[in-house]
Amino acid sequence: PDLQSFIEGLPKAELHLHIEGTLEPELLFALAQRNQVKLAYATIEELRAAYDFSDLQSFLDLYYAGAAVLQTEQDFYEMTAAYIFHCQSDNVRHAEIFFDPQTHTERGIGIDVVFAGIARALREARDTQGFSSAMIMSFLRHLSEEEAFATLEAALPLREQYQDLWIGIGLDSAERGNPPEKFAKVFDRCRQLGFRLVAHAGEEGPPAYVRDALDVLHVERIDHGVRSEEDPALMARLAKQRTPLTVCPLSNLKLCVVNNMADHNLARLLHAGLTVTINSDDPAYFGGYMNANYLAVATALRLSRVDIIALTRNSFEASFLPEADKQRFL
Ligand code: ES4
Ligand code: ZN
Repeated sequence: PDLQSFIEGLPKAELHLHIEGTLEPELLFALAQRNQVKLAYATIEELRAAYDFSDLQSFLDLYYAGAAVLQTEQDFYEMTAAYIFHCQSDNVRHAEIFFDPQTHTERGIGIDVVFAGIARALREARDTQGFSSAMIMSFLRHLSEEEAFATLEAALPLREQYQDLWIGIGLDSAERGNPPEKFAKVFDRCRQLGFRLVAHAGEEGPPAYVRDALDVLHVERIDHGVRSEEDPALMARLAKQRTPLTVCPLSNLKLCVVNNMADHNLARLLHAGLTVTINSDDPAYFGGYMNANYLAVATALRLSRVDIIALTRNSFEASFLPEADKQRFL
């Protein structure tokens, strides 16, 4: 088969996906109208044209502004259902989904509304199509640790009700100047509570943030992690421990972490023995879902089919699925 059909045919897991980053301009405009939210852009085309980013922060500004159209449980449900539809087209069988309650509670939306809408779509897809998923609640690192604790306390009463989905805790948003250490105490608490832990590190931040995410936060996976390559000792450690990196090629290109896809270090990371996975991050903003990310990187880096298979196998190995379920997919 041609490369695209080959990629389409492989079952995949997505491990780095912000559900708020799947809000396409069409749905964003529809929700703005339904909820009477004023937008800074007159048309869908104007909004899409604004998706021209220079760095992480320039993206985050638009991403948080866009999320303001999400108000009701039904809004969160429709956004999540639309993402699941893309998973089906891309042969994504399992997804571990980040959500940022602070983006919504700051605007007066109840945290229960956020959980309920996302979970309803995921449960429906599980029950009607066997789609497997999990939820990872993420703290915004530009806010304080105290605010992260308050979010955790607000969410814990929901834990039993969402125990089939809510398995983990993540850390995202502006990386520079917000090191892992800032969240040491709240991650300790989450670990005591038995959550699986991940954190964004080494996207725009230095390799030291990757090391500290491992040593101080005790995370099991690193989201992005591409700057780990600048530190050979860290590279050796990541390979030895088989610490997964959830790499997002189109995201890295759109946010100018790399200037050309041909310059992306994904193949070097993979060939250095790291457990690299491919993910879509914020597909509505970065120009493609899972298969588009696989195809872009496979083409630009001339990945072999053996490499591509390894990347899809890594996605299940690096997932938080129980071992028996991983085997079922592999
Ligand atoms: C994000 Cl690409 C990226 N990095 C950090 N935080 C994020 N939140 C949503 N997308
Ligand atoms: Zn991300």
